Amino acid sequence: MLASPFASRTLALARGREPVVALTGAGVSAESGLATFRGADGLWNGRDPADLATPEAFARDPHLVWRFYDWRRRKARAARPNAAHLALAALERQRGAMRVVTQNVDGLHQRAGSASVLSLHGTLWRLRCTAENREFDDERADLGVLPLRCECGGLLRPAVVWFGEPLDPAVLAEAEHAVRTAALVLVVGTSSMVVPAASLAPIARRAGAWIVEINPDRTPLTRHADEHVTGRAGDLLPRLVAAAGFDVEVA
Ligand code: BJW
Repeated sequence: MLASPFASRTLALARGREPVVALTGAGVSAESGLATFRGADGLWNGRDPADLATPEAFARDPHLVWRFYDWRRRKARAARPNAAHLALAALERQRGAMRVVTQNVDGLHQRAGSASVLSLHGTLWRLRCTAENREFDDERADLGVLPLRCECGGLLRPAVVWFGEPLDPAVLAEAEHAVRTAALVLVVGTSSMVVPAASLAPIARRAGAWIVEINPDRTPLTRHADEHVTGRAGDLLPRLVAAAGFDVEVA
């Protein structure tokens, strides 16, 4: 068996009974074949995906933004939860006292079996009518003619949070409560550049949590974390779960 790359304090907290929070970003789904936002692979048709995730982009060209989200839905539907999603779900099932707070909209944590997911940026699988402000689930594989329209004639949009839009205050308050009361916070696969999500680890740290960042690269959080473990989530999270003494489900 490979030696654990994690500090003994991390393993003791993972083994213990005090609350754990996993704060996740696009990197956790990278090994499922879903592109991250930033970096060399973070391009869609020559565009920066983050430039398409704005209300201004939608107002300018709803057809273009809908093609981006239709593509994302197709990719997410075809993807499978990877070893990182499964390891977090296995940890939650066996240890309890755990929450996943994700910026991802792909639904892969839920499909892996995590029951305690807080989705900060919404989900690909819900739509909102821009005229009536009404939301409903929509898991169709084929959306048909884009941009989508509501029965009322208004434009439909994905129920995700774009730049400049507020997060659901109830979801954000629950996430802040989770990190304030956590003993261990695992920050996995996020560039920690987008607020308010990126403020959650500093909030946790000020409240006394032990912060562990899992990422192949350094981020603005790295120098503030108690431990930075360099590598891929799909390699490292199963090793963390096993080294803490729990069973790991294999992808
Ligand atoms: C791996 C890996 C492997 C790879 N294993 N790791 C100046 C101007 C305008 C706005 C602002 C401004 N300054 C600040 C703002 C606020 C803005 C913001 O933060 N901007 C920054 C860019 C500066 N934030 C907002 O606008 C937020 N709202 C807000 O603040 O509201 C205030 C308000 C209050 C009241 C009224 C009105 C407003 C909203 C932010 C919403 C972000 N939305 C998106 C799209 C969601 C829908 C969708 O998915 O399409 O969320 S943008 C995009 O970024 C997406 C992501 O969730 C988010 C974060 O990205 P993430 O997950 O970190 O991905 P990457 O690609 O950045 O990083 C991946 C990481 O994985 C990398 O580090 C890799 O190394 C790593 N990795 N392989 C482990 N195998």
